[in-house]
Amino acid sequence: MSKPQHHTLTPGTSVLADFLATTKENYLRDIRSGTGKANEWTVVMGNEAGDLDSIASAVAFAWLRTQALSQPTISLLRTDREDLDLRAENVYALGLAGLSRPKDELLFVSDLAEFQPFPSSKFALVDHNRLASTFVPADPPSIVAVVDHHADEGFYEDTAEPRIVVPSGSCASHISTLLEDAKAEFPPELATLLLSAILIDTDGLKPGGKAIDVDRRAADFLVRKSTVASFLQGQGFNSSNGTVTTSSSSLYESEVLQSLSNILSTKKEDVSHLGPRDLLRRDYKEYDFVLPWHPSESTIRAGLSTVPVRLSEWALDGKLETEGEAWMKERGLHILGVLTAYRGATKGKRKREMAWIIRTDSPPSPSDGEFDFDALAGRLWKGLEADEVLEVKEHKKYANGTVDGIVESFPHLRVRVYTQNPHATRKVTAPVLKAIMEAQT
Ligand SMILES: [Mn+2]
Repeated sequence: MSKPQHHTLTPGTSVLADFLATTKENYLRDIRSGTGKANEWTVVMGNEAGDLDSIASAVAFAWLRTQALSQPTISLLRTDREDLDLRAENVYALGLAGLSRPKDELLFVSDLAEFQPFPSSKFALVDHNRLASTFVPADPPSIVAVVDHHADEGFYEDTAEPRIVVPSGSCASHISTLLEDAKAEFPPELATLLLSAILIDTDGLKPGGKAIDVDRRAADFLVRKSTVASFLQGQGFNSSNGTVTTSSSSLYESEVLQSLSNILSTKKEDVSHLGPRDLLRRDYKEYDFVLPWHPSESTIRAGLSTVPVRLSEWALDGKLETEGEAWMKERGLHILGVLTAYRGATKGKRKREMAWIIRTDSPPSPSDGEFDFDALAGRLWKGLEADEVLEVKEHKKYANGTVDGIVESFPHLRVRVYTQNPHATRKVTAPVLKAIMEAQT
């Protein structure tokens, strides 16, 4: 392993970019060779929503496993190549990490669409803890590592090493801890990438926010290894032996981290160029549920879109219903939850709404026509309204949808809109939805 080197941010010369581009090239070559060599690789991926946490965690874990453990590992992004542009903050952070051509340097699911069955069977999961059903290799899949901060679904306890499923503001913090524990050498731009993910996920390490100890420790470890370390030294941080020493509270107060954090969140929140369809799909997760309480034990599909814009700015006059229904048809959904997160006009307080749509014109198999959508809707509304963490309240303006006379306009839709606990993200909502759908009685 080479010594850590000091790099500028000159495009195309980053050690990290070279590592990623080279592994991508080698992996694709091994797939195309048809010699079974692709099966020697571990594919590490984050969750399908494709936020910076998923990307940074997958990239860093690929680095760790390849360099420190000598296991060839490729990071895979679960978005389509062209959809990288839906998240400006990701493109910006990847640029800071020296990736000047991220669409070429990174591997996307759309790059592998032509290879069926899926060309590798060894997986590492970061930022989620259950292999998605869309990955079907020729051999039975084996999950060799899990590092996550979502609710634990309890899989792969015998095969994953490490298997870390522990709450944190950012999964990137767990990966950073692994890098530290392994005493792995890594380029400064990888530290910058992980740090950026932590800043986005924790509101810049804001006290009283989503950051917990593991996030603060990780940020403290990363910042001194990162490309921003030299800026911090210039800001009067104690410096000895060429390293920056900080305390976590001064880290939050540090100008350079605040400005990095502000740039990232501004880019994340600026989605003014996106229409409703892009808003619904840019931060999207999907779930299948078997319904034990329904006589047919049907499987239904639900989607949860997180949208950083309040409904009144993009979803009124039936747009929620029209665009939501179009997306539901495209994805084959029976339920769509649209979870908005935004800052209120006064005092900039964080707020959240949730809009739910149930489509009743496409019964799930195997029930074909016999499906009881009223029972489904009744359970969903009751379950959401009873949840003590979500604290939903009827939306004051469009509790029953964004059009007057919704029943006449959209007779096949059931719609409810709530406001909710501003701190409860999709990480809370998804397990609540699962519990409602999978209730035994
Ligand atoms: Mn995450």
